Amino acid sequence: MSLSISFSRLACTIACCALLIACDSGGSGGGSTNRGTNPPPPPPPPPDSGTWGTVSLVENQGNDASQPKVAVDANGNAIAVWKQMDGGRYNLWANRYEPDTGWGTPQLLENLDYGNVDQADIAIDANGNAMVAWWELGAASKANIMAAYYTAGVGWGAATLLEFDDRGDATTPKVAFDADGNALVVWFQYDGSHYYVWSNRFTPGTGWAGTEFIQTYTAQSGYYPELAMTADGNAVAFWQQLDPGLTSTMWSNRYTAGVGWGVAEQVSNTTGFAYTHDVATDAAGNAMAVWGVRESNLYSLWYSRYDTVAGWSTPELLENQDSQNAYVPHIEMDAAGNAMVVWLQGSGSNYSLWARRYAVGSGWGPAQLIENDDTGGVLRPQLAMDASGNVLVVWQQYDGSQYHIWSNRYVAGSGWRTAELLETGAGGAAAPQVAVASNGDGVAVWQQLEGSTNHIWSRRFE
Ligand SMILES: [Ca+2]
Ligand SMILES: [Ca+2]
Ligand SMILES: [Ca+2]
Repeated sequence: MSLSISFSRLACTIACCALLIACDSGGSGGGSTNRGTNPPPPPPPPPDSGTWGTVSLVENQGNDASQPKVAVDANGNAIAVWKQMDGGRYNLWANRYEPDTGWGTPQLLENLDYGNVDQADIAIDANGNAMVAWWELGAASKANIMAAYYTAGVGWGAATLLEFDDRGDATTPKVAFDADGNALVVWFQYDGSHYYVWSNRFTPGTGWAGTEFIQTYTAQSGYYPELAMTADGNAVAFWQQLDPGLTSTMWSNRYTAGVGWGVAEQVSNTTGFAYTHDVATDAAGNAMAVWGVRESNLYSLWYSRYDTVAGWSTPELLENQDSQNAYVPHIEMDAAGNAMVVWLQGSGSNYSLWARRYAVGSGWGPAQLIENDDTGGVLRPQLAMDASGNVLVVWQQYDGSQYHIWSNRYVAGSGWRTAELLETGAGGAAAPQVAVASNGDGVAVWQQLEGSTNHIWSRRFE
């Protein structure tokens, strides 16, 4: 992965230089007839020929399966995880996809049966090893954070507890890898009076380092940390923090490779109620955070950019439509620092899907509507970005009688395609997720009703 990113950055640098040279030459020759000496224009970007393959089942077991997550490695192998009802509780299952053979046989990842599993997250490293983290009810009737490690070519290891504090529930883990296969997991956990943000770190060959409190300040409760990590092991966590007066703000802590977590700092500075958020990072460790704020009953979106030298920027509005609410931003960033944000924005009686791109050097482009169907509203958009800055977005959208899964694609240098229906199943579809490899090969997964039972489906993009 690091190799392909390096090549991609090199290619980008070369392309950018070529463009600058061409522009400079064109500019200096603008009032001259001496155009014969100008170098030829740079070649156009290669045509984007990527398409979605056929729809395929990830599992066809007897009981209800839902909440799929998916990750793809550099060779196009994918791993999907989901929760599946069995014996009165949800257990965690996984399946692996190989481009030559398709999906394998589903495998149970844990044998605890105290209660349900929920909210799994998955990441794959550059060598195809995977880490899944989830929460699951334990013997003390509190939700524990657990993880399982997939060794490429070997298989899944045993489910492992990441924390041993049973004063309260620990939920909503997020996991990320660096290029050396080191993983970070972050989550939030109740101690009897507050929720706090915690982390644990996995090193190949060594295992888990132990829990670490990363919220720094204890007067407020922290919730829903998001996590992004660079190939060389620097990471940023970004979460919501609520004080006793119910003022909600956004906070961040950074993990520096070889040093560890720093001191948490407040990122948002607005007076409204901050909520729903995401964060992404480039290869150098510059980050972009996005979040929603409710002020005077209007929901708006804000962003702040973290520069490795200057720190977090003063927050600014991400969108300026003030007649309708904007919700749930998600962001991804490529190694060079270009970013894409997608979000839901009210349009009449329902919600439409918008996107805005941040380009290194020129900043934010215009907000763009990326679907044109107003029959029903959009829900749960997700996006993934490859090493060249191309983006796949998936979402669920109501057609007047049920939800379907849709997709759109942003091609670097070309723009957005047209929204495309990903399935035409008879039953309602929901909870789409998408992942792409550095070369742009991707996999989308979702759950779809057949009778009264949801099954997990997928479609590959290449
Ligand atoms: Ca179980
Ligand atoms: Ca626990
Ligand atoms: Ca619409």
